[in-house]
Amino acid sequence: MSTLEPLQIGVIGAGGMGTRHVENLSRFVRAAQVSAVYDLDGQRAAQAADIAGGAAVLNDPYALIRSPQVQAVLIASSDSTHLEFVLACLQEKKPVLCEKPLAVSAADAERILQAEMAAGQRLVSVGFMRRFDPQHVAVKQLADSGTLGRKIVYKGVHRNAAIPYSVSGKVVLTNSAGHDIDATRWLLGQEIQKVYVRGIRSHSSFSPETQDLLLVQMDLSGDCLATLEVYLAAEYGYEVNAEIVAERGVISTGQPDLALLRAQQTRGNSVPLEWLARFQEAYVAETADWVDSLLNQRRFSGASAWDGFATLCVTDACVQSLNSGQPVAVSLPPQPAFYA
Ligand code: ISE
Repeated sequence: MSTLEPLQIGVIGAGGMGTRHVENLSRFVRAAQVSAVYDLDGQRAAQAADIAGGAAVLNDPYALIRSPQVQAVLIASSDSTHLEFVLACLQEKKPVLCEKPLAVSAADAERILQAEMAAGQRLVSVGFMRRFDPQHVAVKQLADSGTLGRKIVYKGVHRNAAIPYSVSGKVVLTNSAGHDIDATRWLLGQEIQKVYVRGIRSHSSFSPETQDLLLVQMDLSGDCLATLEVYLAAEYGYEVNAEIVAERGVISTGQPDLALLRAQQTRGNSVPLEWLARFQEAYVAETADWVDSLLNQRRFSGASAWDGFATLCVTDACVQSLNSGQPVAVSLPPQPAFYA
């Protein structure tokens, strides 16, 4: 791809996340231009296309993927649509940044691995944006510096303010906890081998089948342990914390806020309401890195299709553990050389 012209990007899905990507690409990533937008809701697509300064609004996602005006595709549609759209991009040999989860099961994600290997090129990237969050990056740098010795324990906290719908444990695991599973693998540099998951309904007003608060315990390949709290109805705001306990110290993400707020008899830091605000810097860095990697023919610094697949292998084991009440071993095949 030429480094002189901006990379022409087609965006599939113009909900909150897709629209934010369109805004970020248009405002902050000079080397990119959003050339086409698709959404099931044509009006939403048109609004996003406006933000991009008049991108084409297409009413067929596969036409967008095939379009000669689209050199790379960003998928931000609902989770269950990711598989087919990514496969269509691979068929066209077009690079694709797919929002997490890569698919809704490891078996589906494996189809993507097979198709990508058959295409003979690394074309698929996955939007685990915490890998670009300055705080998470700082934690990883310190943990990997070696000064604190071996990593022993990872503790993740992931709280959303409110559930948008009556949520099942499986959806929490696939749609939300995937971030924490990826962060555990990435920050520790180890694979998750065994999981034990318990879930409850946090508010008695929620429908009986809701499981919006999950506690996950994990054993990792390098003798590390991990625990995750994934809580979707925390009410007070949106918060993600990562902590690594090492032999000679403990490293945690600090407060993301720059200002100390004093108001209403309280002194402290404000908490955002949702992820688009909390991770804005990370989303910009992620898309900028993706575009730069394509224009300069280098590897994307974020998650690959293999990472998306490995996360779903853990997710599948978590769903099994939640349903059975038993610890479950993760079945992860050996990593093909293609993904080394
Ligand atoms: C959402 O899709 C995200 O990606 C957020 O980061 C996560 O916190 C939220 O639970 C998901 O629904």
